[in-house]
Amino acid sequence: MKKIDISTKINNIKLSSCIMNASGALCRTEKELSNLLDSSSGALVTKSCTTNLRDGNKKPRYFEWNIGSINSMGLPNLGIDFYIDFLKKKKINKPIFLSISGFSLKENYFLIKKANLISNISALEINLSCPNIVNKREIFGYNFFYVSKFLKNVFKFNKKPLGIKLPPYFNEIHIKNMASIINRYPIGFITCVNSIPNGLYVNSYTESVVISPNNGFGGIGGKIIKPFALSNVSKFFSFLRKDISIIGCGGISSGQDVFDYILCGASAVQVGTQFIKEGISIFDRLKKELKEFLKKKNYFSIKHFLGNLKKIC
Ligand code: RRO
Repeated sequence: MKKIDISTKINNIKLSSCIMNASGALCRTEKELSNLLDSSSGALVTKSCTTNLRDGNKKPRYFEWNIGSINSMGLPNLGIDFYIDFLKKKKINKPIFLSISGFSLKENYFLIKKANLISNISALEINLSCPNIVNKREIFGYNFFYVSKFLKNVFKFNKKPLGIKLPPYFNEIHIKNMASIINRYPIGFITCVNSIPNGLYVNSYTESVVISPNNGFGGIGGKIIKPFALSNVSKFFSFLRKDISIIGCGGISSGQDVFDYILCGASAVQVGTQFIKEGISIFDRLKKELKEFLKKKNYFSIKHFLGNLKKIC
């Protein structure tokens, strides 16, 4: 029987499977990172890191219901040195994406310079879309001036494959403009999308919000956001240079979801909410389901349908 190949490439980095974790989902502590190394995920993405350790926002700060999740974690992480030390001491068996989320341009440059010195890091995913820093900072991905300035400077010193994680956009012109900024630089990939910011989930019985920070408002993830994430992937795919890979993220819980993302132009996908719900065995399940779906459709490689979404004329 012909082998079904779900390997992929992100900016010339080879992944044995196109399915990985989303930053933030069970990738913060030593135990969680070790589990990911031991799993069948195609790559490991770390929790976004800052210069110093952060405890994050007050709990409860994560809640999920049948079709979605809401979070206001507040960037809890163990600080960049923890992630670097972890990666230095471990035997690395898959590509490592270090997620970085500095509070300023200056802090992002500092963290990127540090990460450039570490050979075990395959690529940097710069998080320009954290929605949950209460009263402190804007979502950088919505400030086109910030993104232009960041990209203009970062490639003066950065030597690693570098991508940016973007917030969801809801106007085509925003995606067009962001793509034209990105197209000017030697960026390796984009990840879209981060959670949809400023959502609110209400418990009708207790007549209350469900998370504590920011009066209950937070980033929405899970199944409910998939159509918005797919539209961002599809539109970026049509506007970006073809050598820039897209990693799709948002609402993946089945092999068929992975298929839909690739059809819209993603070269790989990240799983967040469903990974938190289901645990590390999700990577085996999604791989199996994707392969079964491809077999039914008579596809033997993701290359054969990547970006081939049909229009109705
Ligand atoms: O830690 C968080 O609150 C958080 C981050 Br950094 C992010 O990028 N996206 C998100 O939904 N939560």
